[in-house]
Amino acid sequence: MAPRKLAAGNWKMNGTLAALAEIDRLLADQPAPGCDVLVCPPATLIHALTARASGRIDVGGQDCHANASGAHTGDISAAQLLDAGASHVILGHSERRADHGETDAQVRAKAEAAHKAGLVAVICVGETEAQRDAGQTLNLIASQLAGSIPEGATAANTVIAYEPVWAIGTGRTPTTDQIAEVHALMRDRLSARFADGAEMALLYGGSVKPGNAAEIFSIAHVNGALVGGASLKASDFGPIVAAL
Ligand code: G2H
Repeated sequence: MAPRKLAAGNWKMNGTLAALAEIDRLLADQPAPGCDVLVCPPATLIHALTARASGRIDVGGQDCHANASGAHTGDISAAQLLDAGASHVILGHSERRADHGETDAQVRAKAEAAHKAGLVAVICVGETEAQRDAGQTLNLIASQLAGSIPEGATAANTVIAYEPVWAIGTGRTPTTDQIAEVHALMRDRLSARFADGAEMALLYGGSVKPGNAAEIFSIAHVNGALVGGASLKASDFGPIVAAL
């Protein structure tokens, strides 16, 4: 079976209740999308967005704790995300790896917790500009995949997002050859390790916009996108969904 196509929006630390009007616009503009659509707002909006989306788009968190409950002030568990209406959670985004020092082992533990709670883990990997310049990209991605994805991963409970750090929020995107090279490596590694690794959805993320989405989606083993800035407005995210 071919991987499912997924257009995912990562709102990051943007948006209050007023921003949910964009979901109304998105649903009106895209009444029958040809792919799965996921929006990951700040945790404060998950419950309201779930109600607003009325099952037409999936809703996700942007992080979860590796533990199910306990004394972890400010954190949120996978079960709490599920309870609020989420079906997915982004894990190991480069901003979490940079801002909170998250390691592959921690991302893997969080993914295990997400799977245990019944969430789909959207696990992010990606190289910095210095790592790319040093020729380390493929080894680094292989190492992040090996370290961040738990043994229990399947095509049903795991999505992988390749997000080169130097392309995030910068307006710079890799060449199609650069994306293709990394996605081919990811497909190889996942197929070798997991029984249904050939069916895991592989997303590209980093300055995806309406103007470059179609070209990116035409690259082999790119099954969708994880979109940051351009997911905040229906007028940008809608055309990206339509291009997939
Ligand atoms: C990468 C992406 C979303 P942007 O972080 O995960 O953000 O599309 O703004 O580069």
